[in-house]
Amino acid sequence: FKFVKPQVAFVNAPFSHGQPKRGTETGPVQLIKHGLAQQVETLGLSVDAIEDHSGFSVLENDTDIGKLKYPRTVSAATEKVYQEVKKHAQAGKLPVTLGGDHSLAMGTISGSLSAHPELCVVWVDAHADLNTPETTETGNLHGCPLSFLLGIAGDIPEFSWIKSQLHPSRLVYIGLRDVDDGEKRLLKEHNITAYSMHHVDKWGIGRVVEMALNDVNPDGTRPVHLSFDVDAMDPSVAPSTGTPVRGGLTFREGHYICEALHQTGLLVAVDLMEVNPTLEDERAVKQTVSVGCSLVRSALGETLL
Ligand code: EXY
Ligand code: MN
Ligand code: MN
Ligand code: MN
Repeated sequence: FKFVKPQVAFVNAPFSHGQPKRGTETGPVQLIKHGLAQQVETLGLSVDAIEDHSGFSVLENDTDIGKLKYPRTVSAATEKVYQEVKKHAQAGKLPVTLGGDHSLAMGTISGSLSAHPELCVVWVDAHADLNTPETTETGNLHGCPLSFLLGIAGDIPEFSWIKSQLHPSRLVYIGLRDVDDGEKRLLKEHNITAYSMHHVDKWGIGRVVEMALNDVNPDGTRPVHLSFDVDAMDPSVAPSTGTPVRGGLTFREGHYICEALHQTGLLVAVDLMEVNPTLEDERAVKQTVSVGCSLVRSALGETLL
């Protein structure tokens, strides 16, 4: 499996109800306004027409299910993204999903799995996003997408559209530094490989990416889905995001991950999530949007030389 010069299809996902702070729904339009589509064309890639996606509205009477907040609204939005990503991936395109909060990865990764069952996932984040409906302390679904994708969330009929399951051995994290106790237990229980900021400090980003890829894709044959939460970056680099955690990836470390994944020739989908252009001042917003765009460009082949 090798992707040479894929056609890129942006999936705009203006959605924020997987968490309590409004504003991430304006992420996609700000990234596009910053020129992301043209920048990607400059890399020599063709870009699919960007459609205006509806289907992200808040449903009425969406009462909590257990602790989960806006469950039906999140389910509808993520299923919509699933259909979009699936359509593009099955057509041989490379979907780049612009969030929106990270609950949307339920949709993006399900979509990728439907076209690429052998898929592995590199999840770059300050957080593990692994809570189950039982372990979540906040009820915010952006802290839970991976439990649904791994099939450990239990049976919630509202999310029964999630069919494919990701095997825990096909998931690796980079950048973690704010993991709940329940999530730490789940990581151990399911033997999931995770490189925290401690490991980045210890081994450097080069070795961490090498080890991460070797863990989930030892033969280099599996397609790779990159799910990048902008809060993986240090807040000094990407301040405008809802759950910033200090001690994150430097500008170069974040870009290195994207460049190295591009170099594998195996990337089949990219998510850029949790950009919130309504948080912090104008300068911070511009900085965050600009970093978001350059991370995507690096994943799509922009080089320094
Ligand atoms: N672990 C916390 C929770 O479950 O609410 C915080 C999750 C933040 C998730 C951000 C998007 O990556
Ligand atoms: Mn589309
Ligand atoms: Mn996340
Ligand atoms: Mn996060």
